[in-house]
Amino acid sequence: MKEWYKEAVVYQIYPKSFCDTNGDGIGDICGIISKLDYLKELGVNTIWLSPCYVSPGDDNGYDIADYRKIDPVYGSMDDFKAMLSEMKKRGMRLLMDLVVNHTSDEHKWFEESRKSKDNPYRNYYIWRDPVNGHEPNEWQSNFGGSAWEYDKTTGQYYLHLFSKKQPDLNWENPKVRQEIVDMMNYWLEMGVDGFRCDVINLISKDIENGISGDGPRLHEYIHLLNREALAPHNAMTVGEVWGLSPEESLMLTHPERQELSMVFQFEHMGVGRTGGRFYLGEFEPEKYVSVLAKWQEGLNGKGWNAICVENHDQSRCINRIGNTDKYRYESATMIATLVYAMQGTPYIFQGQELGLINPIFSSLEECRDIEALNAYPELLKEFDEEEVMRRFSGDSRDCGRAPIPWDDSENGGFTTGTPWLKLHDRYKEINAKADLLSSKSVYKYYKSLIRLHLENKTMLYGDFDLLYNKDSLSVYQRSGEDGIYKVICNFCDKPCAIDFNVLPETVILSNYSVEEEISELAPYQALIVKEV
Ligand code: ISL
Ligand code: CA
Repeated sequence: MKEWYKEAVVYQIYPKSFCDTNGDGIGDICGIISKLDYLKELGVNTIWLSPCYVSPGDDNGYDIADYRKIDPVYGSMDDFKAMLSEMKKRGMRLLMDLVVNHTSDEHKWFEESRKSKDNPYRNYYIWRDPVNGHEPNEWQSNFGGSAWEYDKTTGQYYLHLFSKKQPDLNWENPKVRQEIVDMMNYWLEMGVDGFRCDVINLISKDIENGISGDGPRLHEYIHLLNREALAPHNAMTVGEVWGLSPEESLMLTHPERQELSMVFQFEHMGVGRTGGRFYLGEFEPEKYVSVLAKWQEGLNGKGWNAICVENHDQSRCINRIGNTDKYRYESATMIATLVYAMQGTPYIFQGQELGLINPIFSSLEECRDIEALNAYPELLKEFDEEEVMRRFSGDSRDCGRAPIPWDDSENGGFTTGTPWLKLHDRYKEINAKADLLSSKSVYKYYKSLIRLHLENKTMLYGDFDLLYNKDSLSVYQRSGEDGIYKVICNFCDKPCAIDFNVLPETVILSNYSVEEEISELAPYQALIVKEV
């Protein structure tokens, strides 16, 4: 069935790092407004805005203290409304970040909840008695340490699957569910078009039976949000879920179930990790492509994929998958071709369209992310300082969060003040202005790719078939209403032979100019070829 979300091309803005207009070193809403023409020109039609609600910022806004207010550091509600109307003027839609597994401990619900056991808000959160003077169970927080924090006022522990400043909401409480529904309607009625739903599969738990996520009432809760808020507004949703199979993801997204529009899967982003975060090994292109292919095949005709390369929790793809020196343009555009010529709704993380690279962190003082800060003492038990910083420079969440360099001026023109987090080290050379002036512009390539995606029915809706995937070469086919296309990618910095010839007149898009018949791909070459 046709749905608007299937023809969305989404651009993720991480507001803190996008564009600062008042010199406090932090991106803001006026900064976003100032770049809407840049985004319109790129061709994206939907913006996902990471949290900009009132927050003490323990997890950069994923710890919300007031769901209905804009944090003054980003601007006022008037600024927000102006941004929304400027987006609408340009035919763009807006997705807000919905962070409802937890709030900030500075949310008024939690401030009330912790006061006493009989406070009306007590049951908004998850409180348990100590067991033999200890935590109720062994659960660990995603950011390290116990997931339980003792609160001496009432002598109980509260649950926090993330930082201790992010207490988990108790979805078993119908009042909590109603508050969330009302809050979603508040934004939808203001004109927001949908939500990216943070760790949405964690909202249902069964603590007594050791279940910390994907709990027994998950589908019931999400269906409720759909019925009471999303469906009446024809809103789009993308769920952030970790570790699901395509079959499980269909349970959340099959249209008949009326839950979510689509989910992000992160399986391909884990390819090459030898352990959890900070344990990167050799990247394996064959595995990467086969994971993506599994999701293409698993959802085709039944569900709908969100296709993405990076986000604010990941490092830059060209550092991991591509080549940041000699073939930065080629590898950035090859990865884009591989992923965005597949079936699904594309999500582009800010800066990806410029082929941005990771910063190099040389001391802990340069790092900001709570996950890295918490992991630091643990990693030091295993590695020396230099090795820990090398791991942070390759795999910390700060990598993708580095501010965007807009030009080659001081701090890349991101701010006139001191940026809250350092920019990548080569911003004098790699920035938006330089990219747009270059004959090898990543932005312009993305623009062509997005246009092709939106204008070609095969690209939008066609079937996917993996034809070849070995070592560094992958070939897949899209077939549909507008013909048959082959997408051919070389993941390697050396030429790679193919056992068929490509005629220049059949090439729809490539990151190299193709002037004569070829039987070999150049380093990191990508081709979209029309079958004749
Ligand atoms: O990146 C991770 C840690 O290595 C993931 O576990 C990440 O925390 C997980 O994907 C959940 O992410 C989302 O919720 C978090 C927030 O910190 C992330 O920024 C957000 O994307 C808690 O709200
Ligand atoms: Ca600012």
